[in-house]
Amino acid sequence: MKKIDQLIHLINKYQTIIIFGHVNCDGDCFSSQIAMYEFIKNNFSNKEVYIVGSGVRKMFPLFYKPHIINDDKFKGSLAIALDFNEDYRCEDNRLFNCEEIAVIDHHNKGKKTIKNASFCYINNSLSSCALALYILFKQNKNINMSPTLINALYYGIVSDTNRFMYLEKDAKSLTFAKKLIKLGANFEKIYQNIALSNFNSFNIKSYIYSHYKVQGKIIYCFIDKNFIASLNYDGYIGSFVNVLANLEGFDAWALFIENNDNTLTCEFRSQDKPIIPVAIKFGGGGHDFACGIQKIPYEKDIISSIIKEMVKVLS
Ligand SMILES: [Mn+2]
Repeated sequence: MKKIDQLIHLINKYQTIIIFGHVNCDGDCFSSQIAMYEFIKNNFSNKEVYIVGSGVRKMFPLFYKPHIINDDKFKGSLAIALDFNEDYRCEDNRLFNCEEIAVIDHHNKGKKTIKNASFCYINNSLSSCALALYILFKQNKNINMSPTLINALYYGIVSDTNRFMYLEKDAKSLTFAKKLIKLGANFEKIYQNIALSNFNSFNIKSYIYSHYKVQGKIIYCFIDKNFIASLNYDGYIGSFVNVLANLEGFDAWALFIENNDNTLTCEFRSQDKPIIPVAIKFGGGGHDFACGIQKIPYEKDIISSIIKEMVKVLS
């Protein structure tokens, strides 16, 4: 039996189906949830379907909001987990109150992969969960794809490939994106929505652009806690480190974020030489070229000591 027919069989067994996403829901995750919702709504009759989790706020005008549902809905329902496969990545733990679980994902299977899933399609060669869904849907010619479903799949692919920067070896994402455009995906509106920024991140960027410092081939910025307090921003400021990326003549870039408890959070990035030894030396970790320190006491000269170490590691 084809994978899609296994999934259809499973959905047929249930009256209530609840669609889950991961913590810090992103464009691919929420798009996949919408695509799955549309798939069930348009191809099955009389199903109660819900999307749970926080979704992505800027996408609501283009699609719709997730649903808010009571705890008693979960018992006896089918859970569909999208864009994650490890239990701790799930945003809404009521997943484990459901009767059966289906998992569709494109991340590597981890140590904490959800056990006993009744249906599992994990393909880590794919750019996005949306593409995994599209590949599944294409296995059955009778599936009805609504305009919203087509747009959601296109959104997920564009968003997780970072607008086609990260592709599979055979560039499947491009092939399937073309098919979606032919089916009517509103690619201009989707691009516009993906590119949409907000005033807080505009202010954070402009702060970094006007407060950066340079030491040799390193560019960095210290972000003052009073500035952060003035923003009313609940996201992670460290994710703005790449505002300083890809500058000609610079080997590495960093952010130092001042916290309210007299500590610093640090983010380090480098171009060609691993910068991870710096993070490790000061009690942090991460990847070779993208790492950081969650918390370090904010003492006098700590930033200059770290920068000195960066110079040493890069030379
Ligand atoms: Mn994804």
